[in-house]
Amino acid sequence: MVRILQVIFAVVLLHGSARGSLQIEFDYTYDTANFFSAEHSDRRITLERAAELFESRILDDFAAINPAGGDTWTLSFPHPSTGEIVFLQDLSLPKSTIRIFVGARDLPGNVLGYSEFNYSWSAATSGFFNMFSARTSTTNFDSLGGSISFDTNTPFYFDEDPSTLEPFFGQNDFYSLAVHEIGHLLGISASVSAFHAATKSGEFVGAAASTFFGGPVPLAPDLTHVKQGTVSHGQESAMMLANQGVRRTFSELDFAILQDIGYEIKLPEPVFRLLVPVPQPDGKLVLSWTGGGGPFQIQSRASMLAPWMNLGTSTSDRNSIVDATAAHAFFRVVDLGRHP
Ligand SMILES: [Ca+2]
Ligand SMILES: [Ca+2]
Ligand SMILES: [Ca+2]
Ligand SMILES: [Zn+2]
Repeated sequence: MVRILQVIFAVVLLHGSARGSLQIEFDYTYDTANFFSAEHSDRRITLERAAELFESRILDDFAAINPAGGDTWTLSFPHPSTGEIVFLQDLSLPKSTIRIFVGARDLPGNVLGYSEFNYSWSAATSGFFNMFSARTSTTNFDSLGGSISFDTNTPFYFDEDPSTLEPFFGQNDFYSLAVHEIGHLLGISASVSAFHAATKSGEFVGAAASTFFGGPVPLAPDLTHVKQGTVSHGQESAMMLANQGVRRTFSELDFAILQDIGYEIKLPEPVFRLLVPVPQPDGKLVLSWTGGGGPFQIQSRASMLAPWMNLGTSTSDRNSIVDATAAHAFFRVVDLGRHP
């Protein structure tokens, strides 16, 4: 046990660009097949890009994990390069840190990636007991990490800049796969009680996801993936099973699922859309729009240079009738909620 801990502390790799408080750290200690070795920096960078997506949207502050005396825990996971179970006792984690051990092996069949974790703990102090109980309850899951194995004989496309999409015919998108596997480690899995507690009759019924989707979210039969073909507000879920040859980033529905299992999720920046009013015979103006998640706030201004002012209160409708006056020469709608 002591020997393993020494190895861990020697090879921890931090990455630099902190966005929120969350830090997803990748640990290459178990990359014994050298999938992420120095000459493959594009692979590590693509993995970091996937982590940054979550770091930029998850606002939770997790307490540091400092085992001592009778406050003890064990993280176990399949060795990412061999599949043999690794037990790490009393790993220390800094505040707001999730540690993911990565590597690659020949995964069976058409499996592209595999993630897993198991936590066991026992507490001597009430502080440690309360902290671990809160992090793994039926209403909240704050990941501590685990391992991800990637398949060694799948042709992957490594995109160091996922903000641009290039064609990658005949390859699988490593960024999409990394996002998917990190999504599992963050708790989108039937084995996580907060996720399982929000699953009923094969559907995910968490409030944020159901509101955004417009009803319960259908799951695949394994109750760990979103059902194949699930699209919400024009975005495919990244948490569907098959991911062949396409880019699927974490969708707003996927973020809503994380919110439902207890993460604090930063909403996307507001979207402003100019509206073209349709005059009515009675002198009123009809405003209407499509898309977005809502709620919506209509704003107006008297001239190009005037400040935008709220017009009435926010609405979940996608249309509104307003008076035609000089104070309302220009109209726009702001999506205040979740929107793709
Ligand atoms: Ca394989
Ligand atoms: Ca790109
Ligand atoms: Ca939380
Ligand atoms: Zn999966």
